[in-house]
Amino acid sequence: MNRFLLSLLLSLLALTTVATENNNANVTFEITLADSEGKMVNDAVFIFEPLFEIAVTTDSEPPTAIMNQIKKQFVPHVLVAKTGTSIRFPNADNIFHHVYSFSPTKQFELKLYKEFTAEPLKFDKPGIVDIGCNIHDWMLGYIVVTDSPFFAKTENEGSISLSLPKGDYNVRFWHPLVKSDSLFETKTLSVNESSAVEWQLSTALPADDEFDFGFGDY
Ligand SMILES: [Cu+2]
Repeated sequence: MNRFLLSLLLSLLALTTVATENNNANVTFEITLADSEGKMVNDAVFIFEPLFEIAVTTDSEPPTAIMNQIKKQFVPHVLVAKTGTSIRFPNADNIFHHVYSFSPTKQFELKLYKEFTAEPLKFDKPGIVDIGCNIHDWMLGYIVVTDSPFFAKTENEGSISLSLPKGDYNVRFWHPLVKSDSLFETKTLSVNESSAVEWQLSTALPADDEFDFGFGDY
């Protein structure tokens, strides 16, 4: 029986081997994440850091990513990007947003009108960047910057699917509502065949609508 524990936060419910055969070197690793009450958890970030040498792909820049502002919310709420990614901050609203970060990983400030497109910002240090809006206090967004090319964020009912070379990994976990002593919860894991796992947090997360406020226009 395989055991997987991310400190006390995650415990493995079941590990099922999927019978799909893969002809290329990579295997498929699927994760479904629930909280302690069985509610599916979206916006959880999993980073798989290989503990082996990986073939270096071309040094071309990662594609530009987008952190939009729609109806006075950051969209997506959580964005994961490889170190070196340029991120654009458009503004889909007809109002003014004043986006900032005080995080040491990347500090910036952008005054954004719908008509004005700021130059993309390059995120060249790994870490977590908390972003906010000076005008709308409830607007919270997170950018997770990682050196590893193997990462995903749970969406669509708490699920993700990664294509991974076989081998051992440090698996790092992060979620905006799961408090932790360290930046990431980390555990070592061997990936040897295509697998689907169900992992569960040891805590219950608040419902989405607890941080999805319907404020008036201002
Ligand atoms: Cu705003």
